Amino acid sequence: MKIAVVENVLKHNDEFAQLNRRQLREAGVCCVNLIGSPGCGKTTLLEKTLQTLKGEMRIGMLTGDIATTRDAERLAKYCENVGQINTGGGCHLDANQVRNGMAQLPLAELDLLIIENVGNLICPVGFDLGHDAKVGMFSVPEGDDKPAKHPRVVLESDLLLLNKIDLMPHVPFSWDVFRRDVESLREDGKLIRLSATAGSGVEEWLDWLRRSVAQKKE
Ligand SMILES: Nc1nc2c(ncn2[C@@H]2O[C@H](COP(=O)(O)OP(=O)(O)O)[C@@H](O)[C@H]2O)c(=O)[nH]1
Ligand SMILES: [Mg+2]
Repeated sequence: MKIAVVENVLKHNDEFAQLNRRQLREAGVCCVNLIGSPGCGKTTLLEKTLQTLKGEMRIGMLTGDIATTRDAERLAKYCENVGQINTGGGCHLDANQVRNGMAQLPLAELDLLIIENVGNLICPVGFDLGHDAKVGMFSVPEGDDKPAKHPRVVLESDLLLLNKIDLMPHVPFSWDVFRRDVESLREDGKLIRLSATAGSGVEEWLDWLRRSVAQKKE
């Protein structure tokens, strides 16, 4: 009985995700779903992203949190089209919440929509939001064992990010262990090492975004 309930929830979610996907396709908007633990640096990276890309393309942001509008306030300094989704305790965003968030944005005027999911490496992975790409983000202080402990985010992400590489000299972290565990799960995975605060690797992330937006327009 419990299993049936879960299946129904996901089926319902997938129907909304398909509606979102169709709407985004019609508007020509590339949509990226950014997933990572609380504090891994998602909002910091998005602040940097907006600072560089806002002159090149039209960007919208949806940020998911259990409470507060703090991330939306941070991003609104660099972007007019920002929406905050409060889940009120929910540990992930679902497609219907994103649908409501999208309704607040001028989709036809955007090239790129980035969704900062609720900080969590587990629950958000299972929910299709209608996005074109899922990006899984880790950070150095979380430890080098996280890909092995969270295989689903590794297996299902179109791109993996390792943030806070500036902290490598200061915390125990083996890049070899991290990379080996990622590669043992998938050989084809694309992985970018970066520091959202110091800037290294950020240009590679921006290029990946530029290519994703260009592909959507083809
Ligand atoms: N040292 C270092 N700190 C970072 C980096 N990126 C983010 N932070 C810090 O990590 C903390 C959490 O960042 P935030 O962007 O709010 O994380 P979020 O919860 O994933 O959105 C803040 O204090 C950031 O300044 C980085 O590349 N290096
Ligand atoms: Mg954040």
